[in-house]
Amino acid sequence: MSKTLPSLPAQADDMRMQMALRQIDFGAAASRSAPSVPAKAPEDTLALKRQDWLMEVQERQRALSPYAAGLLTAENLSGEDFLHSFYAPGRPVLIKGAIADWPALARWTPDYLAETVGDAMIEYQGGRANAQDYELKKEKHRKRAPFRQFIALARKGGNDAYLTASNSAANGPALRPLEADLGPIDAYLTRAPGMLWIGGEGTFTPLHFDLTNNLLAQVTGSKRVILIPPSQARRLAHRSHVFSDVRDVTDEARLKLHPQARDVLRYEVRLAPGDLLFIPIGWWHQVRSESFSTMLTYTNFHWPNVGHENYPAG
Ligand SMILES: O=C(O)CCC(=O)C(=O)O
Repeated sequence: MSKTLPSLPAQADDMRMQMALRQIDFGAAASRSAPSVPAKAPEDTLALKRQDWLMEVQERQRALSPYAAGLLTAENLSGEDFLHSFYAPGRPVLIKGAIADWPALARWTPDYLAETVGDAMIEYQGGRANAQDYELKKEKHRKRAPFRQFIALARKGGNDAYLTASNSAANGPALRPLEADLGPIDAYLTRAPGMLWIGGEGTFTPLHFDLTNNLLAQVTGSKRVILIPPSQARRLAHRSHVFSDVRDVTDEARLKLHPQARDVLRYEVRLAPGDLLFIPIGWWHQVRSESFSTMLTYTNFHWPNVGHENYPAG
């Protein structure tokens, strides 16, 4: 079941309603937790079933109103409206054209990026084409290359090479010349730097959720994002850390293995240059690039963002 995007008035007067997850080590957390999964007491299992039941009932109730159940699109959304209508309730929103005036939007072609950063060595995620678990086993997929060579790989398209947020700690100095092309997002964020994602057409980030609230800022190209509310978790074979064994809810072969995910409630968003997408903590998402793409992700909101600190990783 896929939902459409009603739009939110520019000034939503009728709706008055910190930085982390830079480098959460999914691989280490998963392998630490692998050896023993303690058996659940029957009362725990019943409590979990009751929690799932409540989430489903609440989701059916939200479906009574397209406003409550739809994924909203906004323009010129003030910090206050963002906080009251989206950040605090944990509700996603697509904010159209919010960074359309950044110089990067006109400049960041593959040629410009290669000329500006040159042959500085960078880290990226490689060897992904024949692997399924590149996000879970990030360490195994860390590769290094001169940036110009990485851009040549990305231009070819496909899922093999992707510069992701998990490479950003290693790439700070090399990518610094690009920072002058970015602007601030003062309404929602402090001035801490974002994490850059660069890849070709066809990069794919499998279904997972983040342990922080997350703001995606699309600069070059477009991405298809599928968002699934936390209420659907029991359909998503959540076994390894923050990942779903379903991986891709649009892949028939995966759905055959996980038929319970077939009718999951989901929203589809096309992220275009200049757009921001707010993904609240716990919302499942998978992302596919439709073209050569550059994007930044931010977690440095003006408001607390520390859910990762006590996540029961297992
Ligand atoms: O753009 C992508 O490929 C993935 C982004 C993402 O999943 C995230 O920032 O959590």
